[in-house]
Amino acid sequence: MEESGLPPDQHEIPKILRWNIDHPGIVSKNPNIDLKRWTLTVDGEVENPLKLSWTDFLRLPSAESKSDFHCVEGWSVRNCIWYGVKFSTIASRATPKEHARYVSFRCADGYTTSLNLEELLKDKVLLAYKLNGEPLDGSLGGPVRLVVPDKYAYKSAMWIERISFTKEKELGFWEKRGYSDYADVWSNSRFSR
Ligand SMILES: Nc1nc2c(c(=O)[nH]1)N[C@H]1C(S)=C(S)[C@@H](COP(=O)(O)O)O[C@H]1N2
Ligand SMILES: [Mo]
Repeated sequence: MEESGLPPDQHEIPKILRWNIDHPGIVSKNPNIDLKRWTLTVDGEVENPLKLSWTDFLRLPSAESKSDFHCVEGWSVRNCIWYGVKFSTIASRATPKEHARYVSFRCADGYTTSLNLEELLKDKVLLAYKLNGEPLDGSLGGPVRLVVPDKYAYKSAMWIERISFTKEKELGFWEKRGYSDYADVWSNSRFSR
């Protein structure tokens, strides 16, 4: 850890940059999801696939999770207060099969990323729908985005629509294009080698 308390080669900024507003959305646009039409599908290697509407999703047990947010481009925002449903809550409802080891996220803009199931079961990993007390705007990934502290933000998929448990790892959008699949901020794991 640097003296600042931030991971290596990161600098602090006050607020998370908003996609396509103060953060250039390189490959996609905010899909402006209509909550009445939004559904979250949980499928793949699970005993109990789920299809949740927005009202179903809001009925799930919720939690607050405070963490720092790190973009691979070098900026970090401290003490973000996220609110939403823990990934572990979704996993326990869906009940992963024994050989499910990875999870792929698919988003309304076509973006994908994936993580190890074990990493996602950590207490601070959230499917967030509020940030600092405000509903999550589309420019910040709303209605629902993944938050994985300790990983660069390209793992924090915005506009999530589908969560698929898999046996084999499926590399995500940036991970296929040279970014690290590990994406661990503390070991400065930015690029694949
Ligand atoms: N659906 C979706 N999620 C995404 C992306 C994307 O293009 N589409 N970009 C990722 C990248 S590269 C970054 S840096 C962060 C940006 O989050 P922010 O706009 O809230 O800063 O979202 C990640 N999640
Ligand atoms: Mo990014």
